[in-house]
Amino acid sequence: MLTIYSDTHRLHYGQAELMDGKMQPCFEKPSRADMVLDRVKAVGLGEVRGPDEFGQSPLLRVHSAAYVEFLENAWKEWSALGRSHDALPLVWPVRGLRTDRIPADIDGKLGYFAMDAGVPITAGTWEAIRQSANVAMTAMQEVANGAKSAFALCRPPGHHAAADYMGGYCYLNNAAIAAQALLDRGAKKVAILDVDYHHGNGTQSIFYDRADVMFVSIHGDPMVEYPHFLGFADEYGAGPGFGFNHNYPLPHGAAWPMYEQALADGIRKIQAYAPDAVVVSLGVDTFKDDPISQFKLENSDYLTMGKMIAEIASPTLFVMEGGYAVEDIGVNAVNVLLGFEG
Ligand code: Q9C
Ligand code: ZN
Repeated sequence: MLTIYSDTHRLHYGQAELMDGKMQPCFEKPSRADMVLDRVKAVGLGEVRGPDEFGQSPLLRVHSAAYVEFLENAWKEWSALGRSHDALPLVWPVRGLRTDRIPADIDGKLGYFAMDAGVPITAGTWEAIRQSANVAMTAMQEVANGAKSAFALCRPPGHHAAADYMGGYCYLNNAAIAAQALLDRGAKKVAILDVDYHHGNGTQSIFYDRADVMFVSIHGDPMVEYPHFLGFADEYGAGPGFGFNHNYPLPHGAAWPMYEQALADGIRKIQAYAPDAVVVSLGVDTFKDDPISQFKLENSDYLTMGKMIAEIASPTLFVMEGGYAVEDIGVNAVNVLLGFEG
């Protein structure tokens, strides 16, 4: 399987995130991608190639122009105030507040375009997120051109990013951008299978009212887990998209037997949909030792996961999302790919 990877991810390295009431080192750090790349090479998964440049047009197919412009200029506007530490939001337009105007100052914009404080913007963030999307697009192109599969080793991840907000370590929604690009290249139906531990709220919201993208997600129950405000089982889609969204919230402590049932059911839904291509939002924060998650998957479960995904028998693009047990992230992510290849 071809892997697409860019070193540019290193330009995004947030200093700290607010967690359990204190500023802590960011869990979403460059060594995550290094571990995955090392494992890709160690097992000889296949060729590793850099991304092509796709410009802003594929981003604007899923994100608003105002949001993309905000991402591009946020660091400039922040640093112009003499600030040298990471830009972080700290006020949000919740119930009853005005969202019909975009604030003019950077502190207001950060809150307007964010769902949480897990999204530091640094001097290199724009370049890193742009390239992460290019990585997804390049791997997408491979699948569009007839490859059975490809692996986009994206960093930063993307599935919490919606049309016009960032959150949960995510800025541009790489998987959504790639799925839309597959449609734009002739696919009639694309299924997105999100196996990251956290609900892919951004991806769900982007395609919620559409029938040409089915979204299936297995994740920690939002009643007790981030992102808290989306990802419940009764979210089936809206309007023409009704019936094309399927969430499988699972309780803390869920191990493979429970996970496998949800995955098998989700895969049946995707098979019945008969997509022209599948995009897998590949998070491996479902691992038992993940420092911020509560599922109990073992290294070998990821091989089985890949094997089950292969049974969909559709061209498949794997897009890297979360996973914070840095010692195991490479083994687990690549096990899915090896299991898929059989
Ligand atoms: N107590 C991804 O995996 N913070 N993002 C959770 C838990 C945010 C995860 C706090 C986690 C975001 C791509
Ligand atoms: Zn996650």
